[in-house]
Amino acid sequence: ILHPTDNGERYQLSSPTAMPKAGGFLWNHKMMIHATCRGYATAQFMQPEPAKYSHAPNIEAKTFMQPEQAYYAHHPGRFVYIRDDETGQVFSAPYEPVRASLDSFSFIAGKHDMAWTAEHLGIRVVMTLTLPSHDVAELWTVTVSNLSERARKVSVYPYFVIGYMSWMNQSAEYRPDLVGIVGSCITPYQKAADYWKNKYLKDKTYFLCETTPDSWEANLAAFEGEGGLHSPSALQQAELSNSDARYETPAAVVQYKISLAASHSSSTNGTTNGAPVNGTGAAGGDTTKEFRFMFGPAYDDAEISTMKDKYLSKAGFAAATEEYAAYVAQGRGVLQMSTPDPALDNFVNHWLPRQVYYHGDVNRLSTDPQTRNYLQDNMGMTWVKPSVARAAILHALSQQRDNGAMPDGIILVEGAELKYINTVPHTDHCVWVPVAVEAYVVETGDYSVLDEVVETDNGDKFTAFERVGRAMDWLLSDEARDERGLSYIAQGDWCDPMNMAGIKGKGVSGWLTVATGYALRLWAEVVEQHKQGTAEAAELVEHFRAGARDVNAVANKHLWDGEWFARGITDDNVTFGVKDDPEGRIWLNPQAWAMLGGAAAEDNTSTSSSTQTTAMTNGNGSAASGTTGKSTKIEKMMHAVESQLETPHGVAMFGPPFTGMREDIGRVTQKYPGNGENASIYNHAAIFYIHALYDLAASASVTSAAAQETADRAYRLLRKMLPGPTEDDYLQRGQLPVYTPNYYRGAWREFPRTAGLSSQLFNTGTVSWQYRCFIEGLCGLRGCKEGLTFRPFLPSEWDRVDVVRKFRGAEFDVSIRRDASVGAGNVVVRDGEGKVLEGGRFTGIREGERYKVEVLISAV
Ligand code: CEZ
Repeated sequence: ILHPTDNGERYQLSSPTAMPKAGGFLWNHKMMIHATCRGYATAQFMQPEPAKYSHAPNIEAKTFMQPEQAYYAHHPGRFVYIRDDETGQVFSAPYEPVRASLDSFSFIAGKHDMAWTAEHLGIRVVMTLTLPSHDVAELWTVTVSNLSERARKVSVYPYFVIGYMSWMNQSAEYRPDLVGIVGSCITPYQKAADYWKNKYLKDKTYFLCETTPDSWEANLAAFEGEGGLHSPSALQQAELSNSDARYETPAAVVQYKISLAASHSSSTNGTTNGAPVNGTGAAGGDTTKEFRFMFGPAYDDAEISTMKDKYLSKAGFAAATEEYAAYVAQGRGVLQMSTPDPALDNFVNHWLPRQVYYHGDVNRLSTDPQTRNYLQDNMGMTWVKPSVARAAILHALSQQRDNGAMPDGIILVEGAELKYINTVPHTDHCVWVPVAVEAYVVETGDYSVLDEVVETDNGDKFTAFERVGRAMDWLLSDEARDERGLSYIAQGDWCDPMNMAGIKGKGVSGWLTVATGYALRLWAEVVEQHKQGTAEAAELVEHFRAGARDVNAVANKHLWDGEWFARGITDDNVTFGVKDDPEGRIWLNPQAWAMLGGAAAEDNTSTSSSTQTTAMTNGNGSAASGTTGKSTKIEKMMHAVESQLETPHGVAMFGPPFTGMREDIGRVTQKYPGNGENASIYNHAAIFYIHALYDLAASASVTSAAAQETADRAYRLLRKMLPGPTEDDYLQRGQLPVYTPNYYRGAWREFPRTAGLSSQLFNTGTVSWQYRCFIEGLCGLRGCKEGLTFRPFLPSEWDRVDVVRKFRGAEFDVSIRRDASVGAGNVVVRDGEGKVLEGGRFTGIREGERYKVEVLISAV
């Protein structure tokens, strides 16, 4: 039912019912459309706040995109009804709203297009969608073909949802001058001041036809009649009634009455891959008719005409398609891998960087993204369009507060304000600054970003370097930490709905405490590299490392529960996420970040400062220094995670799920068990842990056997983040392997029927880390100031991987092989001439060059 096509460029699903919510998405810098296999669609565009032009039939709440979105007959969608004019039989493509049982169906998600094919009554309908690269509009091609061996007369009725536009003013009519239906409205408001804000909104929705239709319906009720969308009354008449909508719910429906010549053979004509099918029938005449439509928002008629002239023709569509394909191709990323797992390769080579690019390109269609989302989404751009990552880092820093704290959201356009979740105080935003900066400088070598002078609105000027330091000092300050040295949680940390642990101003976050350790560790590493050898560097590095030692010691003193780290301590001094908790007993984030930050490396007996820092380099395998032997705490934590949180669909964010409100923790406990942050396989949390495992495997503190075991653990979880490759798994997840969702349902023990189900929500901080885990973790191709390092971590069952890695303008052909001659844990790196590279690092990289590198690792 599901397979890749076009060399992995597209994915094809051949059932409309097996995975009813499965779909894909397209975007450009101004808009996004998410469409399902059955024809429902949710489109948004920026003006500059997100807005819609295809609406639900009643007033919709404005929220972030919802997981597991429910669909219903009147949900916005794009459909084509077909009527056999000789028998009166009707079906609709792609499947909704009629839901006739089709003879053949396919939905194809492409990187820059989507296509649906439905065959029934001897007629094939192919609908394809692409977008312009710089305008807001949907470009639709619909082809209708006769598959039968006799001539046919059919009516073709595209039905595009305009929906309930406004309670103040809405209408729609057919416009012969524009050849299409135009809906008009006034965006509702009540405050006079909003008039000025709304004045130039695009309050028109147009549906334009390249070919003049025979009849139309602009009024939803007139179309539906008593039959409803499953069997619209209007389809029982020879022609549509040419209605209009006068403060009635608009719709865009048109009719084409066409004759199709008999096909030569009912089985061989055309293709089902979404490409237009053109053909001439046995007795001459066309077996196929092709139509083009445009659907989108506009300010006025003039704009509609301009859009029509620009795009609505065969040549216009062809040019736009090519341009849009090139636009999406800019998100190709830096890694092409060939492993023993082709389904995984397909995802990593084609789809993962695309999703990273989407995040960095449109910032989740928000004008005030949460600071942590903005920084992580743009961290991902480091591997896709590094100039965007650089600009975003500086932009975020330009909104730093006087005291060094980072705000809850980053304003992206003038006049935007912090809204929704960004009005709830969270305490973790500073952590993400060095996380993004470190990833960026290590990949690009561009430490000059740190010398940029960044001015805030209140006029103070600091270099980016100083600003990151100030953010770190804020994390260490009394404002951020209590008398014990633990980090306050206020009304949330990374976990938005953990909103009541610190509502009285006292509760602390266990995760944020250990995450502070990681932020300081990373920043110390960057400082050391940037200011190499200077006295200033030594002093600063020691300052931040001392801070890390301090928070790690505090975490060990107050949060270590014997087998793992606690999630936090409430306002009333109750430690939670501990072994005595029947629900929410063990949380993933504190474990992952305690590993990353070093808190976990302290041994059991020690609660004072540790000397962990040398063991934390994510180095090149030949690092000689560092402690040896395993950390008991890490082993215990990994064991606890494995036994309590691992499921067939990945690792849960915590367990067991909450079944009722804990007023001293907050709204996370009220979510449905296994959904969202309440103990789902929340992929963002899972990827932190996977990243921590790769980081641990690369650290000098573990033995080679432990490193391999850790890498196997990382890979096992990383692979589960992708649906498939078995059909059962696809069906259970209900999602195509073309993106990573923000969660899969958890509560595997409690609710096995729904466990694993995808949220279908492709907005997630997961992807930048996930891409990074493939590049730097699995393939082990990580930058350093001077060049590229090689420390792959293949799963035990693999003995080879070939990689093409783009790096600093050059291209590396890397062949990674297990080799019996290589000692356990060693890595031998040879250049194109077979010369062994000193320290396993490739330096002196020249832009535009192509290098060959051979990496030999030990056999298992
Ligand atoms: O939003 C995400 C946030 O965008 O939740 C993450 C957080 O780190 C991200 O910054 C973890 O809480 O308010 C809610 O309950 C929602 O569940 C959001 O927290 C959540 C949604 O997944 C957004 O799509």
